Amino acid sequence: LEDPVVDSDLGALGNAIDSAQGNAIDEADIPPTIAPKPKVAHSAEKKKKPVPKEKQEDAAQKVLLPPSELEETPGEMGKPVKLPKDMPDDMKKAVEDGWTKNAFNQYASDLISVHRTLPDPRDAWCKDTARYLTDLPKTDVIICFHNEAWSVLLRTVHSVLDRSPEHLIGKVILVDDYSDMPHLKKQLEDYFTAYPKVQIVRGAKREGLIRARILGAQYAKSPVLTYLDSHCECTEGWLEPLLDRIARNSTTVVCPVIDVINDDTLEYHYRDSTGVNVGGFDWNLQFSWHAVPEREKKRHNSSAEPVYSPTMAGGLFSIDRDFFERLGTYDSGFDIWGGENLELSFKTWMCGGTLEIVPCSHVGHIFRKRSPYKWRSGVNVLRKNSVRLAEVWMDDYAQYYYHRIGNDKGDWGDVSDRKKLREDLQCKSFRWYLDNIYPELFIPGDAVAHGEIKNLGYGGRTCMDAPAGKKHLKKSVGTYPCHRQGGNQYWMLSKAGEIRRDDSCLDYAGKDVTLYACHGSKGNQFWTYRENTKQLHHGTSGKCLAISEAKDKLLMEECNSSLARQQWMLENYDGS
Ligand code: UD2
Ligand code: MN
Repeated sequence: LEDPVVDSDLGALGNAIDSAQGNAIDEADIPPTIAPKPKVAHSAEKKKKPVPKEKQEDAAQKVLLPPSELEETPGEMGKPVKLPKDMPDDMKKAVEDGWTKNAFNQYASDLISVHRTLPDPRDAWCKDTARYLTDLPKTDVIICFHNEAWSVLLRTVHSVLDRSPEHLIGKVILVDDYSDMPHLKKQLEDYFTAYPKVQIVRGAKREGLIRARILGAQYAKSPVLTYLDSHCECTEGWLEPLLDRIARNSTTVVCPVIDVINDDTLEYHYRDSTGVNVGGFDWNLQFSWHAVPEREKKRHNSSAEPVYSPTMAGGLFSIDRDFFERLGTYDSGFDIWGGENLELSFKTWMCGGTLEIVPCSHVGHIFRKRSPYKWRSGVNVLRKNSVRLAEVWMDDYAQYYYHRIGNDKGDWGDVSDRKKLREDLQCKSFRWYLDNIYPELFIPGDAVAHGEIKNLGYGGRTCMDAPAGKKHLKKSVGTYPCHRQGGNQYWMLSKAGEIRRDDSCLDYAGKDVTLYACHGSKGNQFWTYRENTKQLHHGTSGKCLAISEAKDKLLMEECNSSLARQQWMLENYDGS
């Protein structure tokens, strides 16, 4: 999952990060040579009773910086940990190992107290306790993990225990999804015996996060369930605003604002409630972040009030236990990772509930750039989960997802139980959901054309081809032999004259043809398909789209209807 930077909002988070880095510890503040100290086995101390907590925490850390050489305790108040540029070889190796195992800087995390302090990210509006009911329901907090780093997992649990009113936490249920890292075995039980609220549940085999969450729910007794990833940090006052919403209406499912914990420095980044994002998705069934739509802003007096969200990111939310059960918890046919967040979001809305993001509740999460653990070999897990989701919940709209994956649905198993669940609950249609809950989503069926865009020149087998999405914006759009598998060759021509995929639009400003965030004001993103000559004519330049003789790139040239290289076939074209 990407961190919540949205196209329309790049500036906001960008600025927040820039200014936060301005406050970062200066290189010069860090002693130039910090010698790594090999793991100290506290064997003598271990025999003594009771063991001081801080020492127990240290026991799992492999490499320690001598605290005396640091100006202050690293990472306090959410500050970044900056490692020295010239690291001795063994320290460098320890840092690299940490990255390899976790896809974040474990070494930096190990230097930070598992009880570190954080800034209070709440708006003033949130701190008026009269806003929350006094009689809130208890919650069990369920944290599933597969091979999580020791310091990160402990910090997650301690942030829950340290920053939640004691009487509102039933249990903290740690579900070990068959980890093989040695520190997650007996050492974990030993550590948490000092914390009676913490219960450790172990799966008998690798289940994936979805079935691990179902397993955790089976041990829960409190009226509310709260799920967290195993690399989170809860901030002051995170819990009450969530429970308050459920206390008022048990069909409200709530998510905190997910703040970014930097994967390298572990710095805690946050924004005020004007920077809150809501969740959406695209037709590849990938989750995406968006600014709060205007229609939603109009419903509120303060940006700190809970906002409706079409979808949730997935990892961090609270739900009434009975309502979750009524919704059939999760589809246990979902494996390892992915899709379950949309499943729960769709059915929450379609089956009588409400999904909200609560700006007064902030929880940090380490967003990783890759998945550090093993998935299943030989199965496309994410596609299988997504097809199950589409089959059960998306009605005719499932075809748009299938088109994106070249209609190659693979084996998605049996979903008859899940269809029956939907029927028994008498849930609303997906059409209703799109019209009422996510009207911003562009629907391929509303486009003039959707599918491949094929050039007729030089043999007529070349398609417009480019990855889209935030990371790929401003890069030039290429060509590739047509493959009929959707993916990077799937485009839509909108009624407004955009050639787009999701929120990325084909844009020509005089140099290369690139993808750019759709702006909806025609100009450089305005294209017309001339049905009779098959040309794609560009608005502001008056030029036509063509391909090079080597078929390796797009060109913009003076329109000439006799040139085959300027002729295009648009799939599913309906110009009427
Ligand atoms: C996001 C969600 C995540 C989940 C996922 C889609 C947030 C912040 N994170 O991905 O919770 O909804 O989208 O499925 O919203 N885990 C297991 N067993 C596994 C794999 C993972 O227990 O086989 C644990 C893992 O240790 C972690 C949690 O599940 O605590 C989520 O995994 P992730 O952090 O890799 O997912 P993320 O944040 O990229
Ligand atoms: Mn995560």
